[in-house]
Amino acid sequence: MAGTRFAYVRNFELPDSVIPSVYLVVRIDGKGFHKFSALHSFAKPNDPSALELMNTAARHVMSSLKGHIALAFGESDEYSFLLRKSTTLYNRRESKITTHIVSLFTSAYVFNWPRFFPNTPLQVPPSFDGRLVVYPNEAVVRDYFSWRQADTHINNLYNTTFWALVLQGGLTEQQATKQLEGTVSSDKHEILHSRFGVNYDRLEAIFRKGTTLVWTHATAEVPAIPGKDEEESEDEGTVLVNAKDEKLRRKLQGKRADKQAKKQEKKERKERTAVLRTLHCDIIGDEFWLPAPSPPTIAG
Ligand code: DGT
Ligand code: MG
Ligand code: MG
Ligand code: MG
Ligand code: MG
Repeated sequence: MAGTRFAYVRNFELPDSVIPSVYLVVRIDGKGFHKFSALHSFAKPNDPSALELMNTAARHVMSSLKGHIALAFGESDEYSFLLRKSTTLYNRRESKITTHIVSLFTSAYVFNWPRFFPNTPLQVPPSFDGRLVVYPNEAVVRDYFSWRQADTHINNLYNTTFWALVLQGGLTEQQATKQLEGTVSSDKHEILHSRFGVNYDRLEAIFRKGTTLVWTHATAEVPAIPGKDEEESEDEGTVLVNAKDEKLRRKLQGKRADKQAKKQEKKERKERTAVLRTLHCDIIGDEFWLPAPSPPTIAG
């Protein structure tokens, strides 16, 4: 129908490609999960099944878009996906990328619901919104993920103390809110410790640190800088014109063949051993972002 008189309407569709060589982050967030969590009796302040379901949905997104997404971070009802700066997914079209990720995530969330809540049928169809933000460099990307993890910590410390006061301390929600007004972090640690015998730092890491998903090698202990372009230089070696020393030439050719074989082997090993890791670690400090002992599969 391309040649019909209606085809001009195509011109109303505006391009929305993101510029090349910048990092893209898609953050999805549950719509009205305050209500949704209450409706499905999520445990307070953290429901392990709900969090694992989020992680499973996010892993589905990572696997479906393998090669495009380097890293993801999730907490509560949200997940952030970092796309490689070299990604050509949907020609980098903002709406296509965002809507596809939201759709993949939502359908996986619903699809996997019965596995995590076998005795709680879904009461309403859950939905998620999504936004895409462009970040110019690695430093800002790190700050972005630090911001989300700091948010995880602040919210979790508050919620843990709040629900301890209500569920164990017998306070009403209003009384607990009042009691926590104007308190700083150390006050909350103190309340948890002295009144409820809870050492906050010993609580499950998934609650305190959120969840980080990252592609690494099977052998890599620490994930290397995700999304950082790893240019595999096409080193063709020195071209010997009129080479007098035939012996040297053969030696260099041998080296070149050797190098190429090694490169091929490295590439194949990389494809074979790419592993999606699920971590609950600190991503604010340097350690997480330092290069791993073996090369990352998450680069570029
Ligand atoms: P929104 O995002 O503007 O549509 O509104 P909400 O209600 O989704 O608010 P949001 O995203 O700021 O906060 C997430 C809500 O989800 C918050 O009320 C707590 C709830 N939630 C998330 N994870 C858990 C959980 O593990 N247990 C419980 N009880 N609630 C949770
Ligand atoms: Mg929201
Ligand atoms: Mg929400
Ligand atoms: Mg949220
Ligand atoms: Mg189509």
